Amino acid sequence: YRVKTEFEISGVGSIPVLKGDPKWLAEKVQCFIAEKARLMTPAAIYICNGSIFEADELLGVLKKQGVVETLTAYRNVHLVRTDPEDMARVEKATYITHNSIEAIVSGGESSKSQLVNYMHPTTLETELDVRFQECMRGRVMYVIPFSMGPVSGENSMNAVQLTDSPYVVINMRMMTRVSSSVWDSIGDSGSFARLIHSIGVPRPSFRVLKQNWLCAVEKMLIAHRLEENEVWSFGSGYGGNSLLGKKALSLRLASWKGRKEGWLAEHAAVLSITDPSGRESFITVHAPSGGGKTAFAFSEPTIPGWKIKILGDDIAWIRQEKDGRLYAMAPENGMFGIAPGLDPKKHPAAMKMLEQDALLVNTASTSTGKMFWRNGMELSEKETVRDWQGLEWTSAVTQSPAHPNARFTVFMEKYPNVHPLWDSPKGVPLTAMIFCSRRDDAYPLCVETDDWDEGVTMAAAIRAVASAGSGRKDSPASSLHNDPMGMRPFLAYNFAHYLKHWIDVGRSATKPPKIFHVNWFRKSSDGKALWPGYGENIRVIEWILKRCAAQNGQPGQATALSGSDITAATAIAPAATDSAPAPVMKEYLDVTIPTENPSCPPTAATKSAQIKTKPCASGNALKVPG
Ligand code: SAT
Ligand code: MN
Repeated sequence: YRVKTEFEISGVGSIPVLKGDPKWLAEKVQCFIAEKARLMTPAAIYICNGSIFEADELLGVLKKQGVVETLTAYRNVHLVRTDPEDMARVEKATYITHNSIEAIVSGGESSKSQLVNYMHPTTLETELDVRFQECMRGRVMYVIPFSMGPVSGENSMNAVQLTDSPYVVINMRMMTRVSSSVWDSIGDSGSFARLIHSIGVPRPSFRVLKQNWLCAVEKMLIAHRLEENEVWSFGSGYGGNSLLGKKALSLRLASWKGRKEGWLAEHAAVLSITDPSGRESFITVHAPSGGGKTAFAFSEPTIPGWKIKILGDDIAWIRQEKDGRLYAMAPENGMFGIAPGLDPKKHPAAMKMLEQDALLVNTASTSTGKMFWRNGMELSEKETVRDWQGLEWTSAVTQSPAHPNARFTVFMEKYPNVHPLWDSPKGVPLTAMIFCSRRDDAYPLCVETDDWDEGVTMAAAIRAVASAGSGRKDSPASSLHNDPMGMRPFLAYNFAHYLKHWIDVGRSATKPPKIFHVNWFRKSSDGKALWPGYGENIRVIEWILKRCAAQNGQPGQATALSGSDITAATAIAPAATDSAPAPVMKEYLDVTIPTENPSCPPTAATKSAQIKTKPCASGNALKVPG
């Protein structure tokens, strides 16, 4: 790097600036950078602009560090293997801090009696001090200006993330709108979320690195200061803990903002469904992580003439527009989906998309420079495989060569079936909201609720098994846990207030969307999947949309579920015995059931971190002038 300029910080002296110039930024942004640089003492500052040149440059840094493998069979596709301890979001390290009783979120889990981890502001101060002081010593502090939603959009949120991970910068560029124009949008008067991330390995480091991946998982902390619009993340480089525009900002901070302003920030895909007559409807699909949102969004309907298009695969901001209806906008710029959830035969368009400009984490790779995770993938005779931990793998090995939470990052616009309104600042009007639980046992395939209040109450009672995305260690059988609205790891404030807010948002809408509940994952008593999932899910969606049309007095209506189905629906509340019969949807069950469960297996247990006193290889060093 060439030093471009210097940034004078009182008490510290001048820090070299490798790119950009802080003096052009609004005073409050300069103050934010200076204050945090004083705390974390980086060797240099790099102000990002989101360009392709920047991405290439930082990819070069990752290559030098030895963390990235270029998959030569494709164009600009790279694979990163992490330290095996740092491969999922960590709920137990995630905290909410609030100055009042508001954020104390109780009820639900029998042993812990808590849905969210709360940390007192004073305790947080101490916890931050022991982690962040001088945590960027010897490293570059990247300053990322970004917007969730289109830059300067009426409902968008501006933010600035600081990080010492070039991997995070490259990912943020795909997942959010990183651009210098965000500085103008913030200007002198606008607000921005302050996001501070560090991998937590100042130099010199005595850590023995695995896969050359820098992290300090034993000290991991992801803390949200709601009132300050601020997030502090330490110790992990994995996406869910470090791409702070995603869950931290667009769900936790945003849902808190939404409560004050009358809207909802939810863990849901936003999809367009077009029927064979050309009638288009917009729906949200709410589900826990690993609940199949992305795989469903990518599926190709098995009934001819139906089409699914994506506006977003993970996050929906839902608000009432001037016409009184509820609209959903998807604030993300990219998708961070579970790679092994994709099957080349079932998701050909999505697989094609991964062949250009994609970033993978913890999949396996082949000797011919391809990505690999087995699920429906074939190997030629000569191809050998290195698994997600870099070890040789053969098809005789039963364990999956990819981590079950292996992910791909891609730009929204690269997906062939992206909806033209994916980038709309306002979003699309909703016809239906679909809540998915992920359960092997008695939850029915599909339940229609009578009205908003009933739909929301049932959504609040969702229970699901843990999936790879959650980083939970429990076995699937014991890990059936409450996951209201599929939002459990993302709830930011008192649950009673959250539930009331949901009820209020729908009650104030002129014509709230109809709410349905589905479970694609039910198994028979001998462990076989009862529903084929994937493209066959369109059968349930067709029925749902017909029910919505029926309510609007439109033609093509479907008949209501029978009385016994309603009994089944009410039997899913946590207090009830889970032994209700499935609803009768005979006309939709006339499909072939595959022998394999379409869902991904739950994650393998994580192991505790390992530190040894040996200097890290100098190959990991970032060359910083001065
Ligand atoms: O790991 S992430 O939180 O980024 C993705 C997910 O769990 O949905
Ligand atoms: Mn998610």
